Amino acid sequence: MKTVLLVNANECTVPYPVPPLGLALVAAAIAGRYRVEVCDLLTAGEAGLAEAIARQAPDYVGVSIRNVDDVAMHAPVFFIDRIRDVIMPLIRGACAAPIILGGSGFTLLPREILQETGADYGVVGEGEVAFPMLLAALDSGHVPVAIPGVVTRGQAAAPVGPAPAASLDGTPAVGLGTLIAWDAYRQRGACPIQTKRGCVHRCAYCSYPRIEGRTFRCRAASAVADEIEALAAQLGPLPFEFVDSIFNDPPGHAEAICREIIHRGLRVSLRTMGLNPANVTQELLLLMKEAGFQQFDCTPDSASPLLLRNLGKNFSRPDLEQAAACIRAVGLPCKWFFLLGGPGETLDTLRETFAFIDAHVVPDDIAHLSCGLRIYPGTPLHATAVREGLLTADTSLLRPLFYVAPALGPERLRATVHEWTRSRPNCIPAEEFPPPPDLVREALALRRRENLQEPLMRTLLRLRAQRLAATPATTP
Ligand code: B12
Ligand code: SF4
Repeated sequence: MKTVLLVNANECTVPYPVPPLGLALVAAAIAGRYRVEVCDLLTAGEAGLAEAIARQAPDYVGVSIRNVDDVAMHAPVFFIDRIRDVIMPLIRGACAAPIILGGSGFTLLPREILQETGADYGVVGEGEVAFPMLLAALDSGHVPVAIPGVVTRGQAAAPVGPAPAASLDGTPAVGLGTLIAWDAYRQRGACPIQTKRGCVHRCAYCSYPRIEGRTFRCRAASAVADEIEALAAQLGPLPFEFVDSIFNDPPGHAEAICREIIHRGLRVSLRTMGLNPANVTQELLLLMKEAGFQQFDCTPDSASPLLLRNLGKNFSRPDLEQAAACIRAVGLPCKWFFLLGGPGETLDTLRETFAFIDAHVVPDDIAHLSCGLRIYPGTPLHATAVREGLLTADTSLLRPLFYVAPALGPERLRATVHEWTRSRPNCIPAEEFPPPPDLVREALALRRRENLQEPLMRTLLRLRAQRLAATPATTP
């Protein structure tokens, strides 16, 4: 049996380390046909990778590239340099196996990343079906030219078609429980759970539908609960985090998941990103609370009616206010995410967003404010940026470029946000994230001293408010 070494190249620990769920699913898809070994660079490091190659002499090496950069306009970190300069030479120097890339970051810029890193092949999109097809073609000595989802280095055209969709039946992610060393993920992380793939919406900047598809493909609530139950038994106390692009769409699916968890009496701690304001109801939030949610993220991006339209959001300002009222009524801690600087943003539209936060966001909840929108190829935002002359159609987007409405510009946007957040302790600019280590230390000490059970973000917010109160502030 041939050996496939799968490498998790994601060493990023901000906001916390994330376990390589995609890699686990790919591993499950080829298990039985190949001997599968995993090297997690986050825990094994370069020495561990060298040792794994020497010990296993792999026939193929698959590298999962989750992040290209950290989407931070103020000081972007670009992860591909390390893969090109350190990881690829290490693998090439130690074995002659073909190197195959995959992962969500890779999927966004496949030909550019293959070119930059010098890897041999790549799988664009989901890997459960296309990766085994590619391996089978290589096993039989064929040049894999016409496999949907597969690209070869130097190939000018896109793949012949999208990677075939995986069946979402069963619980293949259970393998994640034994695949990696969990200690590195335990302290601050959360175990990822996917309940569906895809998103039907068309937000102007968003790359998610490109990675997961433009339709919703939902897993059965019972399969999701089976997976949580099995992983909880393996891993012990650890929060579970839903990693769907959007958690509460299509309507009824998130509710069904919560009901199944409640019905089984699973005593687990849950959180999710991607709660879309369009489908927030008190019923959903109460079910989430009962199921074990400790907190969640809500992602309106803006509260200006003009920006909501220009960003292609699927809800209006009144919908957003309605969602905020439900969140306030149910009282689950919520982290709000806003993306400032989109098409048409001006000081007036920024004021509308800040006024929404002042009026509708509970002061104990964080509003996380990012300036500038990372431009991804093929998005409506990309077309806008070209039309407005910020870049040309053939400008490479591998190194991150950010859109900020030209009428405002990046410097004015950042200065305004900095100024306006000084009088609002719960509004945190992205550049203040992660919080300064001394603030975290103080918060942890306070929590121990007073035996606080609230989410850490609430303790941090109180301390930040005290610090800001000691400095003068201005309001818009
Ligand atoms: C959920 C999520 C989060 C959660 C993660 C929670 C958790 N506990 O895991 C949170 C909010 C913490 C988060 C944080 C960040 N995220 Co995020 N996140 C996502 C999201 C929505 C889903 C990721 C996921 O788990 N998918 C489910 C798994 C099953 O899918 P998958 O990994 O893609 O794997 C499949 C394929 O890619 C492929 N595959 C994967 N590996 C391999 C390997 C081989 C060899 C092959 C052949 C195939 C293959 O097959 C798999 C199965 O089909 C994606 C967007 C998206 N919809 O994909 C962004 C995304 C991955 N995140 C992104 C970013 C940038 C970040 C942050 C850097 C943001 C920040 N500054 O904080 C951090 C980094 C965190 C870290 N430590 O790495 C970007 C990466 C793109 C880029 N510009 O680099 C994405 C794509 C979103 C975007 N902006 O477009 N994120
Ligand atoms: S921002 Fe959310 S709702 Fe909009 S397309 Fe992306 S995943 Fe879908």
